[in-house]
Amino acid sequence: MHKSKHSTPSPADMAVRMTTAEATVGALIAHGIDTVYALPGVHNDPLFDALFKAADHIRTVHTRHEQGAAYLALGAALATGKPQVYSVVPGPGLLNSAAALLTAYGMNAPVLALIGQISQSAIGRGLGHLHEIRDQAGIIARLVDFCARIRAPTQAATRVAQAFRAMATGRPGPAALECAIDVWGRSAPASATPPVPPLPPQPIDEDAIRDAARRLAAAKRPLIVAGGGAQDAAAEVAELSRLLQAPVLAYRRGRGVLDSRDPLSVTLPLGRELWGEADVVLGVGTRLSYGYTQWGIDQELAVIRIDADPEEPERFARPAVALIGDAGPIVRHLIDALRARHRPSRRAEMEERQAKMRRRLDKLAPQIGFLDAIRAELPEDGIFVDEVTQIGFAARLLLPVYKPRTFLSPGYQDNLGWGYATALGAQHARPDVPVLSIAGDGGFLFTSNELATAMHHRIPLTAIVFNDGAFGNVRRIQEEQFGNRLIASDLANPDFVRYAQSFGAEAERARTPQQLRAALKRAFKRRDGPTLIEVPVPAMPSPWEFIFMPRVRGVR
Ligand SMILES: Cc1ncc(C[n+]2csc(CCOP(=O)(O)OP(=O)(O)O)c2C)c(N)n1
Ligand SMILES: [Mg+2]
Repeated sequence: MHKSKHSTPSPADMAVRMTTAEATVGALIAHGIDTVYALPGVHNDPLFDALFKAADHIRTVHTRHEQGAAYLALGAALATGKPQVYSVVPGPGLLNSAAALLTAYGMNAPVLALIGQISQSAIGRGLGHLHEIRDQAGIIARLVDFCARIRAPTQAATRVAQAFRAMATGRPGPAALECAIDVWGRSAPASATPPVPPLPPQPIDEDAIRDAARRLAAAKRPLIVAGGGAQDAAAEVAELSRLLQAPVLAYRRGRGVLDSRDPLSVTLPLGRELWGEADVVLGVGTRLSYGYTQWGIDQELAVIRIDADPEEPERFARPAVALIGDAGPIVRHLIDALRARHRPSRRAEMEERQAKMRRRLDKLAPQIGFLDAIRAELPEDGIFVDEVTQIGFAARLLLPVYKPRTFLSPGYQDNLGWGYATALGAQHARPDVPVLSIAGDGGFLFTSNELATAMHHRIPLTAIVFNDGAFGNVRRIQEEQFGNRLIASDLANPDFVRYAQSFGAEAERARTPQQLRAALKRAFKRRDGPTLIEVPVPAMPSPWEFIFMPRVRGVR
């Protein structure tokens, strides 16, 4: 564009001499990033120096293990719905963070990894450089949808913008940028390129909308299934549910899309019954994996899918209608296209069925007692972070959830040990609400070293460890299915209260739901540092009959 010599150049036109690291940090800030979760090392020293200089705009939260850095970023992304960034050294640093990156992929979470590299000219030569790993770019490429290497200061802003665009386009998910040890500190005149906006959303297929609306309007027993992709479409899903008097099934990632106090809001076991009766199922941002893989499908059931990923709807089977794009606007179009027709309220029926199912679930009594205590103290918008533990399994079925993004559950990876560090990231990103991490004694020690991070950065996370002295889930399977031949499932534990106190955290033991309630009340009031509550528990009744259930329709 021609400019007269008196016009003020826009920031984008101004090439200022800066390092690759400075240009990268500038670009992160331009994309709204206010925190980098990180663990430093020589490969990334200029990046940390750039973060030091930009400390007024961007905080650096350093952790005690790279998995912690990546899980904190994941927790922050899940709690806010916004992209988050972590940085680690190459080789072992990358691999230490890999389980979290894998989980971010499985949960479609926008997490950007900034990963160091050996010197540019040595990459691929096998010279045995510090932290060298064969084909790092190839390994990263298997973990994320977008990755690139920043090769010069002038490339930094563009690469960062491409990564942000990739994280926000289509199915969201993680991205990664590598940068070599000798490139971060290299300087050149570089422009502070403004952020590239995400690609415009794909237009909504109005023919498909009409087809879907017609099928939903004609449905006698419609069922909506909400997954993680529905978290930002809660208002629209609730309105559609009310219009159609359609129950909304959500199990883990979709919890909180429809408030649990609505009698149309159901979890797995009742959801399966409704799946068996349904004539139309609308899946919103969900793989529908329980329905397809366990409960069965037949000619009488028409499936409508809404998904951000164009490849997703046909993975199990071709649906009757596929709508590709953001759930919110698509459900809004559906509502507009539905010819409003009064449907008799299903409230009484659903309340009765909920009560009946609840009586069956009452056999999970010890879990329910503790969950009731948690729900009584955790505010409506407080965030519950699930783990692969007995209380977690029960929470997925039974904990009432009131708001979107307040129930964080690790998706199909279901990776033990994600909880404490992920919850810490959620609490760091949402200091305005209490976050509660729950874990078993097995899972907690995977990332409990990050108690040091919670202390250092004064993150007021509350965590409960349910201590049964075992990988309880594994032990119960060995008891029930392997003739009680117990192996590798008993645990020697620290005294968790003294362990947490040794970091400087507040800690106490609660033995009953009443004691837990009182302890939580104290913990949620404390806003200047972490709290740990240990709850000693016996072996608990199995939840699996409510999770893996026989088919209700169709034949294989
Ligand atoms: C990364 C990972 N490793 C192993 C497992 C297998 N696993 C599932 S539950 C479990 C035991 C959990 O023990 P604990 O955290 O104490 O919970 P509990 O069942 O005792 O309540 C294990 C080892 C897993 N899910 N993820
Ligand atoms: Mg245990």
